[in-house]
Amino acid sequence: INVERVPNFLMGVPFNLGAAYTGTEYAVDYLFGEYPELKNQMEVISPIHEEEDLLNTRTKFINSVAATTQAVAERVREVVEDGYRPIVVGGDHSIALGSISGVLSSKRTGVIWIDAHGDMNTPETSPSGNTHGMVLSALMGYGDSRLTTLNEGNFLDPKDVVVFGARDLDPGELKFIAETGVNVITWDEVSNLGLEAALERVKELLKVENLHISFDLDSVDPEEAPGVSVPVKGGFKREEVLEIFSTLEAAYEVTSVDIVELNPLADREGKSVEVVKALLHLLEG
Ligand code: HAR
Ligand code: MN
Ligand code: MN
Ligand code: MN
Repeated sequence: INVERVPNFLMGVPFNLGAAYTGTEYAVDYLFGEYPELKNQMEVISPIHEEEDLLNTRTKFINSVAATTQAVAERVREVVEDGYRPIVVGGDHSIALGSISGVLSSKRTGVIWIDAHGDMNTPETSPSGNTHGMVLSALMGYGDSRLTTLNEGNFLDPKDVVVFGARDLDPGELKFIAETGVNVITWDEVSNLGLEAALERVKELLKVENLHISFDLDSVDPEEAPGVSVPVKGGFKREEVLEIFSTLEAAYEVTSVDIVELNPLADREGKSVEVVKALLHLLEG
């Protein structure tokens, strides 16, 4: 644990228009209900709802996604300039477009994208038209210009990205990975290597000082944490998630974090919110 680390700045973004599912817009209230002290410690960024072309099924709610992520990006930029470490809790994964763009405007950062999914579709390849599945490609400069202009040309270098734990990649995403050279360590590979060796591999691949952790709760086994919009069989155990975070905190300057896709409507027995609480606790160090 790095004792010199800058203080955390907690932000909540109760947004769901990057996904086709209801639920994540209640995540921040749900978290406050389960964890009342947090109310005084977390700033809530209100989603911005814009007029949409509802016949557009390729990039659903894209105007609202662009406006909301822009607001997140601006706030994250300010918070970083003020010397804090932004921890952004959501909300569907589209909000990471804001957090990562905000960070990239002041420094180079590597990204570990811990997710059952790849989130590297483009409007052309997306099977759903949901923008939370297009975020990582947009950060690298691919996709609709309303999403790619957000980071002011500070695109993520595919070499600075590792997707970790993916177990549901679409055909267009596999093609994207082959063409761009994004590093991917799938869930199967983690299982075969063992978690410790897989994390060693991350360190070999990501030769960066600063690291952004974008953590999608659907990376966790839905049997242990079902409170997400798009569950996929398999995934990390709760203890493994904590091990991943501690290892990354020790190996890198973790300068920003997302914890996304908490869906209270699916969170039977409050197991997913427990994972969020445990992570916030760990990040407090
Ligand atoms: N790959 C699918 C799509 O593009 C599903 C994406 C689901 N994404 C998330 N975030 N839940 O990772 O539509
Ligand atoms: Mn995701
Ligand atoms: Mn996911
Ligand atoms: Mn799929």
